[in-house]
Amino acid sequence: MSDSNVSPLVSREGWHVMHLFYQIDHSQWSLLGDDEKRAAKTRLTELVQEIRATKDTHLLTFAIATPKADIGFMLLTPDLQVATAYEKQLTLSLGPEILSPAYSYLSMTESSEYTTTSAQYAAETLIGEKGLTEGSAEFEQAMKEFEERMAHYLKHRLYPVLPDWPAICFYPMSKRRSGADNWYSLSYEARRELMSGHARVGRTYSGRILQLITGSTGLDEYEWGVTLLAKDTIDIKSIVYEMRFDEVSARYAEFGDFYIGMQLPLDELFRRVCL
Ligand code: 76R
Repeated sequence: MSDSNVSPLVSREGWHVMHLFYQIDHSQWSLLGDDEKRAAKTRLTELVQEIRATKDTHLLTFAIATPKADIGFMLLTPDLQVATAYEKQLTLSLGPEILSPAYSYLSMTESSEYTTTSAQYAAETLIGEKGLTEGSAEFEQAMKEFEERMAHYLKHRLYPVLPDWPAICFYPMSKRRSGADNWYSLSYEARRELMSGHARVGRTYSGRILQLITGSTGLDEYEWGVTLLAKDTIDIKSIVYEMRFDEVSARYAEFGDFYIGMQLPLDELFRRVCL
């Protein structure tokens, strides 16, 4: 990124995330000659390479199922100035008026306030459920494993590296704030208890669903962006269905539109969207 006079807008925690969905204007595209088309695709390809070569920056490219949109990008990068510059360049990369934004979403990676702490794990799981004695060899071993697992997990939430699993699902969601169903008027303890039920359901999808929850309160219309990666679309359908029965979703969740994409390398993506 070249405008180095601008001060970076890097957060003290986490990365900025943009979900960018575009429709292709085939009438504009058809006006281009073969050389112009080739040059346009080369421009986008080089831009994608430049973005991916940027430090701590990731870009997923995918085709969107159904005419809701054609092409999707998910951009993760620390500096919002850089994210915005790349977003503008992506929009223009194939030439003016070829890509028109169909939907976009701004959020940030975040750690969760409900993540189990070491003290909770020790008291509730090891002592409370498993009946271990504090300080015993077994207890110490279990704590060490927990702390290693959590360190890895927390790093992934804030600084994720997403796998190239083929199916990607995105939707924004909020927690309800109406009448008796106001998530934000519940006590922390009540929310934590509810979230532990949510996480229990979620963990049964380990290895099949990779979820990335990014926070967007004050940044975009909903409160979170939900990104799910899967190898099989049925796992997306199943987890979202099963979550609907969990109280956190059944009672408190409100959803925006759902987008389903397929991660593809750029040359395949161009073919898929008939460019
Ligand atoms: O600390 C952790 O991250 C693990 C526990 C956990 C939290 C705190 C967790 C686990 N989630 C958490 C937070 Mn989740 N999640 C969703 C959706 O469609 C729906 O009904 C809801 C959309 C899915 C499918 C999902 C999947 N989760 C959150 C939050 C923030 C809440 C807040 O702060 O109030 C939201 C909005 C949210 C929504 N969740 C998991 C999953 C899965 C698969 C897991 C298990 C992850 C794993 O252990 O690998």
